[in-house]
Amino acid sequence: MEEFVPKRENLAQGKQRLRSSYRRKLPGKLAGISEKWAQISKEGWREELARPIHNVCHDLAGTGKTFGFSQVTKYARIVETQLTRIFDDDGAPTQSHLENLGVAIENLLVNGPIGDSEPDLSDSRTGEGRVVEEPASGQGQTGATHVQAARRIQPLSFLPIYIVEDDVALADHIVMELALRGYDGRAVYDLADLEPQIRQSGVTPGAIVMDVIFPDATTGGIDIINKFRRHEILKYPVVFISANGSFPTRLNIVRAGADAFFVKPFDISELIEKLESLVGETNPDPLRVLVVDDDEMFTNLICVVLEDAGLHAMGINDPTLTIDSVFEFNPDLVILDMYMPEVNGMELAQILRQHESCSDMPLLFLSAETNPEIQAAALNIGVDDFLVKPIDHTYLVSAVANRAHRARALGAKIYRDSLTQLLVHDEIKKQLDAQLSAAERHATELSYAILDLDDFKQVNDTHGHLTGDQVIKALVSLLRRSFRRSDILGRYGGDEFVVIMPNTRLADAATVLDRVRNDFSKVPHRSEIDDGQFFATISVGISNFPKYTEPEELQSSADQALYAAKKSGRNKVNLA
Ligand code: GH3
Ligand code: MG
Repeated sequence: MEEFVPKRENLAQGKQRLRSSYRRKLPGKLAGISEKWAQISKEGWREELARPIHNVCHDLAGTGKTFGFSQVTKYARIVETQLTRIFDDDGAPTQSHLENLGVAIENLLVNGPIGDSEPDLSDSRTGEGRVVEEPASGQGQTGATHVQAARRIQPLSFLPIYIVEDDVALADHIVMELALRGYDGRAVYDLADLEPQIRQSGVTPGAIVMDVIFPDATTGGIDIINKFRRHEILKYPVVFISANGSFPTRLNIVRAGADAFFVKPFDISELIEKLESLVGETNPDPLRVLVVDDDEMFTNLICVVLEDAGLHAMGINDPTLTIDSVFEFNPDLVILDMYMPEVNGMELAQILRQHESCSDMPLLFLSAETNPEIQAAALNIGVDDFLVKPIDHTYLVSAVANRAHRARALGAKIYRDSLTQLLVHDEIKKQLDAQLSAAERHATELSYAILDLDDFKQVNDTHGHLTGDQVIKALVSLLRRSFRRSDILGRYGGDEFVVIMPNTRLADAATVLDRVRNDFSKVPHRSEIDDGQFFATISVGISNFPKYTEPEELQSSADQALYAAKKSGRNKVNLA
């Protein structure tokens, strides 16, 4: 094993050996993907064929760049993302999903084996590579183990969160609250134990919550983080906690590159909310972009480029389907081609603007048209910008992402509730109408749930309105983690919430909501009145399309089911 230690002298040799070994194994892995994909293309979609492709791509995405195959990482990640989305959506993939997937797999197979010209395991571009060189290598760890650790790329939320705090009760309390929310919190009471524990775990932490003052070191917490930074081994968020909120402490914390700071005593649920925003899925709700272009290859390419940048793209080649697609996909931005058969981009833009729900939607033209007069005419009918083909991919991503992001932020102010950031009553109604007509068109089921906090008035009366707000936030945080990306969450007002679940059978909706009900009943809340711990519950009514076909029927039947759940003792899920 000793020869694996990447000593400075033989580092280059070691890299070369690893790279050669990777290169030898790569064709076999790609062949496996190609074989499974050929079978899917021939016999149709089967999840048991797609899962192995997903797993191999996940592995390749995490390793390729480290071993000098950036293209493997790039394209394997696209395939992985697209498959994850298909699995998340739970149904059979659409034709356009499969086409996009085909393009991505082909890119992986064709471009993957072309290695980078200057492979460098310690290249600063490869976060993984840096792990290989972390100073711990001199302390009995072999380089091989480090490579192993680097390969294990996981969703951040499954990674351990270390609570480094000599106040045992506080550390344990935070760990318990994290555990209740599904996180792997680990208490470290002694500063000296942190590094060995991280090394022993073999995985990069998801985050560190760091106390500042320790018994024999008044700035111990800050010092160790600064040391980690000097050694460049800090790749995860750090949240400081301290009883000392003085200006010098704050300044030192800022200089240590803290992601957040809480002065004791603080509200633990606020700390956890902050951690969730730092370590949770990087993008639980990606920006959605609809691409309308009659050129199928080009549409696929644009979608792949956008997906690669972390956006969620859907392409259609028949412009007459644009309005339906907008209602179903609910994009943050639409990209239109200028010249298409049947209806041209200018006409389409005007049709979109006629619909109330699309009147503020950012529209971009992406066209080979270079005539400034025609471009100006497009801007005059309310198109936001005119991008010219061929377009630089980085520029396209920036132009699209920035506009989509701003449009969503503005929408959030208008259409979302300020306490929970969930859709408000009117918006939920619009969404229900759109999703119901989509379910009718595709002959799929749709479930609709109304959730209501039990005896919430009493919670407010006993523990205060602010505590009540915290209970609402805790419920919303759980809801966000419990539903699929395609499900739509809203706050109907007060203590009442709704979930629209497209493509979901009543029995499946009931299973999920019963789990949510059960999980929520175990979340502890803290009373602002006496600092005591208490629990709250919800009741749920669920109705379903096609049993009920009109939005009003779905609403009133779910309402009645909820009422019956309340009557029969609360903390229940009841079906209409
Ligand atoms: P039930 O189990 O029958 O639902 O009883 P309940 O007490 O929850 O029902 P009720 O509809 O009588 O009370 C709802 C309470 O929710 C009353 C209102 O003060 C409280 N509430 C509504 N919105 C908010 C909010 O944003 N924050 C807080 N803290 N309380 C709210
Ligand atoms: Mg209530």
